[in-house]
Amino acid sequence: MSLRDSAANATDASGVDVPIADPDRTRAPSVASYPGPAGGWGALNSVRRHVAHNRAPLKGMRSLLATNQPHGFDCPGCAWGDANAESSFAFCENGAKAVAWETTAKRVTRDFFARHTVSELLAWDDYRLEDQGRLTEPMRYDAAQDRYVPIGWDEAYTMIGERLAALDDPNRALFYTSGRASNEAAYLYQLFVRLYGTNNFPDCSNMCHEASGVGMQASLGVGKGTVRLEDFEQADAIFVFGQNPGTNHPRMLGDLARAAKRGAAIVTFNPLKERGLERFADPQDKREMLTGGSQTISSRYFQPKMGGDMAAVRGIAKALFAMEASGRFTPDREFIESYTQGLDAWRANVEATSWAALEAQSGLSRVEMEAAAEIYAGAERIIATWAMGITQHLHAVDSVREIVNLLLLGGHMGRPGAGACPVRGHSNVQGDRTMGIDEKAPAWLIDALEARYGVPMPRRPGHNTVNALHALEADQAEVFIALGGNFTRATPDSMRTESAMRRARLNVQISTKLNRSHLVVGEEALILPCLGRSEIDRQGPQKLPQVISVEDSMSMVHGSAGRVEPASKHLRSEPAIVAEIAEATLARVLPNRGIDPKVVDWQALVADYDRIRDEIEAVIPGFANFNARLHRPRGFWLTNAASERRFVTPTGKAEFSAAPLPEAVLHQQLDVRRNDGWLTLQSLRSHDQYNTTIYGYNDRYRGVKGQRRVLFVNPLDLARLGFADGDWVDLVGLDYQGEPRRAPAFRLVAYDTPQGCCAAYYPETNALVPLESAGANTGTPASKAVAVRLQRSARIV
Ligand SMILES: Nc1nc2c(c(=O)[nH]1)N[C@H]1C(S)=C(S)[C@@H](COP(=O)(O)OP(=O)(O)OC[C@H]3O[C@@H](n4cnc5c(=O)[nH]c(N)nc54)[C@H](O)[C@@H]3O)O[C@H]1N2
Ligand SMILES: Nc1nc2c(c(=O)[nH]1)N[C@H]1C(S)=C(S)[C@@H](COP(=O)(O)OP(=O)(O)OC[C@H]3O[C@@H](n4cnc5c(=O)[nH]c(N)nc54)[C@H](O)[C@@H]3O)O[C@H]1N2
Ligand SMILES: [Mo]
Repeated sequence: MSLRDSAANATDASGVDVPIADPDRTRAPSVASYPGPAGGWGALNSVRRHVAHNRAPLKGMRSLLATNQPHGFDCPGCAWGDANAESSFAFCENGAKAVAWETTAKRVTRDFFARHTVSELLAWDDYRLEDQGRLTEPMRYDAAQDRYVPIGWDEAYTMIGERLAALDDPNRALFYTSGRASNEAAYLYQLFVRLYGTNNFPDCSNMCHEASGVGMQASLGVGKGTVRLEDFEQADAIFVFGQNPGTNHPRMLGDLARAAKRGAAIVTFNPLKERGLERFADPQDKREMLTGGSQTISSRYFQPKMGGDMAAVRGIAKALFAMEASGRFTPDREFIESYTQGLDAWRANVEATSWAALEAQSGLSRVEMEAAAEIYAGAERIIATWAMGITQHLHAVDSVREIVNLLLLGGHMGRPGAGACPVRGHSNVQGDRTMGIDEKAPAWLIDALEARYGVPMPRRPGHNTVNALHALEADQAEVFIALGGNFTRATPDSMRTESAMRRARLNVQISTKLNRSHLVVGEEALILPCLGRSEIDRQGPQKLPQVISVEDSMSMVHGSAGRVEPASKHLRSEPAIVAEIAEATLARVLPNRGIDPKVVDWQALVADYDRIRDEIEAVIPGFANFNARLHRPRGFWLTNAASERRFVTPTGKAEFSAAPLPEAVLHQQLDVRRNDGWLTLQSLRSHDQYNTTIYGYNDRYRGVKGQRRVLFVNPLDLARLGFADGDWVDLVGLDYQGEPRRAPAFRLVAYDTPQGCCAAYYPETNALVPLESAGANTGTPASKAVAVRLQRSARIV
């Protein structure tokens, strides 16, 4: 029996008759609304199944969960903060799935690659590729055989060094980062790449929270959230925009549930009724688990149309200004006077926008916006949180700034229980930016690096994710290196992206698991397998276990140490791989520029990560006494000027943004073409995936089992377009070079979402997202505003 067969037949420990994997992709899903709350026994059963499926050793799982260790283990699942002093790994279903996925007993060996050509593997889906298990040794693509063959580490480093040194311009190389990389790996990576001579740092952040950083920077002078976990204990109202914490930040539900329990209002804006935002049973709460009880999360649940949040927030503001006139709301005049600027211009814009325009764009009624305003007016301390439902739009920066405007109006900034909280994605995506993974290369950073290393660094901005693809398409880039992630699958416009990636002459992937980015290759490619965060990372002559550090959404920096033995003795750590690539490359390029390649002693840094942290301390603000402070329980908080009411904008004040509403967001543009079948699609995550990593084919809270190719559509749209629940359709997108973009075979599911809006999972829908459809000032693909039309599927009748 092949690995694949045994995977598909994995027995279901909970006794529920649903396979984790369904190899038959044409099978109809079972769809039924999920009766339970989020969390609860459903979550515990699911963990058991996934641990069994991966044959993940329970001993390893247990030791990762163990508390009272000198350094906690930072869950690679998400970037939500943790109040627990010893371990940042409070029980969380999807955190446990992430760990089971990494500590799996399955392995991809050289024999696997000998058995399968790359062309053959290209026909496998994302689930099947990663389900083969952990990568075990470095491999090189042999184009003649169309297979990956083993290569020694030193040979691989030499090859990279030679190819990079041969480029006539360092800007012809691209250096991608996914947000799992530790601060230590990220710091070394950006240092190496800048010494090499470019700021080409396409980053998962470009597809994710870029708009939060850009918008908050402009409004508040800091690009990060201003609240800490403790603030959730004090807020009177929490406004949650465009996120699905039940799946993507399950530990956040604990904080929301506690807030709801003590009477705080949770006000949700989401086109889908997400179970986690409705009801939650905390698996850590013995009473709830035994009695079958659960906590209602949202006190109000508003369902705007996709892209309608800026209008919704403006509507709330309009209602508040009206309430002010009648004495039922008072802006925080003292705060506004002393700390902000631009209120009048914003207010004039808000008042000039008609209710009709706000209703049309938001998809909410005036009454609903007024109801939200009432809650706002009655709350002394307000937090606003948001994620991809806000940031993956063309006008995302303006939406973020409108949310910040709303907070500023009541002075909900820089005091306990109040502030802005963009809820980050990858567990260290925020830290990677702090470490300098930034294609826009802020001047202070370049100055600091030059001062520390005495070498001129590039100042010209580099390519972000979308521009990296344009550069490949235009043959302006030829070497691609990825520190983690699955670039080819995570990026938009899949067909185009794949042909762009094939133009890369060398494609290097530093990875833990096999994915499509390893397969869509041109001439030369390398797979460099690395340790995961759960594994013990031993370095130096004495092979001492190392600690890495990460930063969560609340700007807490803390240490994380792996606990399980590496999946293979050939694995190297990310910092070690980066250091070796740096050495092999810089030895070949720096002497030609008259620079001593020993300007950085890479080996010494990797032998003891404390030394990397000393470098970070010397260059990056906020890291004084880094090593000493890291070893404290929970680590330390990077100060945030805005949270102390210091606004480091050019005017020294928090800036109200007076941006006009977009004239018409996508759902309005498509409305006129609705009878031709056009709808606005959002591409989102199922409960059984971590970005492009597919754990299984179920989406429990949305009631879907056994299939990912589903399209959630309003029943009235189905009727109007002549389809029925259960029909199969192809999704047809906008044209590229005269041909429509396509994603075939989706099963229609009638669902509670506003008319004109529909939803399906990413990355299956990425083929429909045009590369050109990228946010203003962010370049973030508009993954939540994709024009599609439905065509009866030829494949299934
Ligand atoms: N288990 C798990 N955890 C994860 C991830 C994962 O894939 N799996 N991914 C990680 C990463 S990198 C990230 S960035 C985060 C993502 O976390 P989320 O942002 O929660 O991820 P999505 O699944 O994209 O969900 C988008 C949510 O926004 C809503 N939405 C879509 N469009 C709009 C809109 O226009 N307005 C409003 N108000 N709502 C809208 C959708 O209905 C959905 O509930 O999660 C992180 N954590
Ligand atoms: N249509 C659409 N597209 C999207 C989104 C969307 O909502 N809709 N969301 C976007 C967002 S928010 C993000 S963040 C991106 C995600 O983009 P990425 O971060 O590039 O993608 P992931 O799926 O998280 O990467 C998974 C791979 O990472 C590798 N990996 C896992 N752990 C480690 C590790 O510890 N070290 C190393 N070196 N490698 C590791 C494994 O090989 C695995 O196959 O996708 C974006 N794309
Ligand atoms: Mo993300």
